[in-house]
Amino acid sequence: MRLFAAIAAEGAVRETLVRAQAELRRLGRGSFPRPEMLHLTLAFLGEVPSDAPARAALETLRGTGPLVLTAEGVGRFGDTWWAGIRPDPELEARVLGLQAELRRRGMAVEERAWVPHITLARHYRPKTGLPELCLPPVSMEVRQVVLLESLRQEGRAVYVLRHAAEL
Ligand code: 2AM
Repeated sequence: MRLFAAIAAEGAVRETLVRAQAELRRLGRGSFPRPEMLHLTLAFLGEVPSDAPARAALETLRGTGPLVLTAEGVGRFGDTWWAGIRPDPELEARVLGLQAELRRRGMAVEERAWVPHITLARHYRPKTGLPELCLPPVSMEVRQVVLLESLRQEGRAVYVLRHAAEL
């Protein structure tokens, strides 16, 4: 199974991201994740034979207290367009801690620096030029971290909840 750990975009953050997606849609074409699929990836694990070690690693975050996540600005990796996440030492410390717990349990977590982002559009082609998008800062309280399985069903990505840990 193909797994990743994530924080789901909720409340005002989700609403703001959906508005940014609508603007992108107006200005170009691409594939736009559905609102309930918008998320911040904390660790991408790739193909693993079992979700048990990842669940155990997620459990180390249980009871550590809620976080604040602030989305702000739009960036891109090639034709993947995303909302940025404001740097936050507490968020970063928890994520690096989770990544260490995952590695300790034998999982190969991406070694490259973690660039926190929430993907808004993939394979995006603007109609003219490069759109300048405004995404004002918007925050949410993060109360849980989830482990998701990424599947493809009829050519579309589908995420299945494998585990959730309350912060
Ligand atoms: P993306 O949104 O930037 O594409 C499920 O596919 C999640 O895991 C997505 O958030 C995706 O990031 C991320 N992901 C997929 N492949 C990855 C990889 N090789 N390294 C890091 N993250 C990856």
